[in-house]
Amino acid sequence: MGIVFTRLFSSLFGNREARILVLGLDNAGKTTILYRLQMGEVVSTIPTIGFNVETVQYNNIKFQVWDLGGQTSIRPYWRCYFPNTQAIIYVVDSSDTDRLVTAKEEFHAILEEDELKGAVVLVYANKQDLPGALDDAAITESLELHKIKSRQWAIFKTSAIKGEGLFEGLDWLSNTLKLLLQAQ
Ligand SMILES: Nc1nc2c(ncn2[C@@H]2O[C@H](COP(=O)(O)OP(=O)(O)OP(=O)(O)O)[C@@H](O)[C@H]2O)c(=O)[nH]1
Ligand SMILES: [Mg+2]
Repeated sequence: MGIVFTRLFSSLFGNREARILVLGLDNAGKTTILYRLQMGEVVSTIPTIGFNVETVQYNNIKFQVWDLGGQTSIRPYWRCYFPNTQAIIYVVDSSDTDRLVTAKEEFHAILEEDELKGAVVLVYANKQDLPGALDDAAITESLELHKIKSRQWAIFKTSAIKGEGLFEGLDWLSNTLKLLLQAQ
């Protein structure tokens, strides 16, 4: 009775929870994005060793957002966080054209992971405010997003510093997850 009632209550009042991983190369802007979403502010960051986790309530979904350090030496630890993840936010520094190939390789390695098979993917083409930043079409091409099969994905141009594009992406994510969570 408890579980049924809780589910009914949740669906009536729209309280849903989702676990999100924020991944991407070091310096992409992941931590800046996490705190922009959570507090609406630009915080000063240092490279993340380990993780930050915060709850972001948006569109009747309680997002538990895990921001993992992206340095080469700590990327192997990402997989410790994979189980029970509903969505990945993959952050790219759109002005760091030298490392787009690495960003693509890490991205497709993530998509290969069994534990992330069911996760939807939101890509943030971040740092759009910087000169020389590639737009969403160019990042789509560089990351070979069109190769993604049997999973929902979307890309948004963002500037974490200016606060642009982040909530548009979260809108897509919350609508996509609502449908998925309903189906479960
Ligand atoms: N111009 C500009 N700078 C940004 C943007 N987002 C983040 N930054 C800057 O990029 C640098 C790195 O940001 P972080 O958020 O620490 O990067 P990270 O992805 O968490 O890096 P790791 O923790 O090492 O994986 C900081 O100096 C941020 O202020 C953006 O949209 N535009
Ligand atoms: Mg960080």
